Amino acid sequence: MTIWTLAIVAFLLICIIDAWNLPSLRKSTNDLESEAHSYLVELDQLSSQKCYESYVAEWAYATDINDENEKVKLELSLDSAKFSKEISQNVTATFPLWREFKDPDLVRKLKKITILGAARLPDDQFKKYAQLETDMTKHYSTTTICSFKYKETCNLSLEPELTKIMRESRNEEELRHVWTEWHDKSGGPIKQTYKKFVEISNQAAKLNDFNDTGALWLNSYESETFKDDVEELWQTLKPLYQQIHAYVRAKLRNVYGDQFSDDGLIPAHLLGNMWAQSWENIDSLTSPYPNKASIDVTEQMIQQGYTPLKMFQVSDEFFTSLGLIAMPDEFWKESLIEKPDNRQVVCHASAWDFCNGKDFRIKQCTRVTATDLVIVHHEMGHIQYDLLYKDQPYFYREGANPGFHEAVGDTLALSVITPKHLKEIGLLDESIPIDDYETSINFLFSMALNKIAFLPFSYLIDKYRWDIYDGTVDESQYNTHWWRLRKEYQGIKPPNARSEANFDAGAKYHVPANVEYLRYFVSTIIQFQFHRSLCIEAGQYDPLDPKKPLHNCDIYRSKAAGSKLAAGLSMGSSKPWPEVMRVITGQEKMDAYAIREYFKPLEKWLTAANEEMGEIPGWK
Ligand code: X8Z
Ligand code: ZN
Repeated sequence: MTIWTLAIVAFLLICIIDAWNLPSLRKSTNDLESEAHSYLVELDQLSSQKCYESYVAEWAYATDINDENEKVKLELSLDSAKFSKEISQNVTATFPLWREFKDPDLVRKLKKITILGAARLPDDQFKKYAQLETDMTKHYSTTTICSFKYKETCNLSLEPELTKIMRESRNEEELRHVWTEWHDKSGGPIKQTYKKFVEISNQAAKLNDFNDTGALWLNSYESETFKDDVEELWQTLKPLYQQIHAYVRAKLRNVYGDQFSDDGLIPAHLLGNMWAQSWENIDSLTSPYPNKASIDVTEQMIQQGYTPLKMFQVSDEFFTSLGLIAMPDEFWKESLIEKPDNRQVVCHASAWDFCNGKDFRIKQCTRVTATDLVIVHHEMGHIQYDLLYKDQPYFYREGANPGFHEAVGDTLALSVITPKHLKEIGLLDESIPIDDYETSINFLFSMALNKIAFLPFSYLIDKYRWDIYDGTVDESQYNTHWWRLRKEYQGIKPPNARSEANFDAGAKYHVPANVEYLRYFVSTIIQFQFHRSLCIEAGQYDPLDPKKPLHNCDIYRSKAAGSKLAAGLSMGSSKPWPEVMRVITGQEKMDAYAIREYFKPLEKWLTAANEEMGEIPGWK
């Protein structure tokens, strides 16, 4: 025997021994599946614990931005990423053929374990990634600008001062100042950081076997056709958006005439909101029947001495009236519902599930306004969802898709803000007539300023990021592309010249904070589907009865509606979202029928009003 033959024999022996040791070859599939089951049960406890630890550190930082809290938060998030990586590697090493397991539920869980996002990065790269994200969010949360009226006052924050000016000021120069300063100071300085962030984020996506981060985000919707489905929904609703855009443009032209040219675009600083994302704050300038009594309850809330706490109690009462779960004691004890004045915090509202089945909190710099009352319900919807699926296995404790999580509180809020309900809870005077046609149109109009105006914005933010992540657009075009989409989809333009020295997308929280945004578009569509179905369940809406239109429905106190919603939400992500959708609505698809049905009387009214004014919907 030559030395070569010996070497080959030895090599073959090693291979045979190795193969014998490979559990997948040694054990039957049934054995392996039951082993995987046990591993997952064991993991549940450990994962919850890790998750709890990292959220405690993250909460400490978000509610008190300082260097020490930042350091601890970053350490804990690295620790948590290492843990996720380790368990995912364990799964692939121990069960290399897990994709071929017979139990679809087991495969679903293992799939969730092996898609790690940024945690898949090597440790040093993960550290960079987390540091960049933290730097950008910190910059956003701590940016201040100088006042327009009092030039030496330079400590105005987004919440509450700038939001209030954008909401209330009708002084074009002041609005322009605030808009420009905020965009220049919050967005511009993070442009280079964002570019680096995009690179590392894409590396992570590739390590997870996705082409880029946009593809990784879309994966949560579990549908090959999702992008096309969303585009189709937008095309269905675009005519309605164009009607409201044209009507608002005509009304604003009467107020700020010299700001408009014949391109048909609306200047972005005149719409009552820093990002022109929803326009309800210019209701008083644009209302169809301005002589009718106002249905904005902000004044009433102030007069009645509402506090942030009272707003959360009112919301809790609505949830429990449906037979849903009351907020636990820990929630009331630990939440932060007012902006503290002794430290810096991440003011952007958020809801937190600490993964231990006990600790659930909201962080919100709540103001006593009707808009914030809706945001309170929005955040409470997140916690309600967390509570409903808290007994699911760890990897199913999430929304059926990200849009579902955003839709829960908004669905309830569609009832809460009906004039009928506001009367019932004493926020609208009993003597105000609400059943007449003109008040209905006013109400639907204010809802459209919120929901319909939001559609193109909630779509374009991720269209923009998809284009960046897949390389269609590079850093030399970051700002140009942003305004290309803002113009194309929203029909708006910046109040002054912008250049590539600016990074205006970075002036919106979810870009520096790296939060996917398509979820809000999806939510806006499906919350009307949920509302319609729950309203039928509550006997509050009858498609055949003109006296019971969808927009008047209030599901308050309907246990039937509550239990239908709970049945779907308590499934968490244990089943693909169409199945959850079927439980709640009886249908498996997202569709625009319900939202169109809701706004039908307004669409008719707007079309006629624009025609009468000779205002042609659309822009150049
Ligand atoms: O970010 C939020 C919530 C937290 S999930 C306050 N929203 C989006 C935004 O503020 O841009 C709710 C509506 C859209
Ligand atoms: Zn939300």
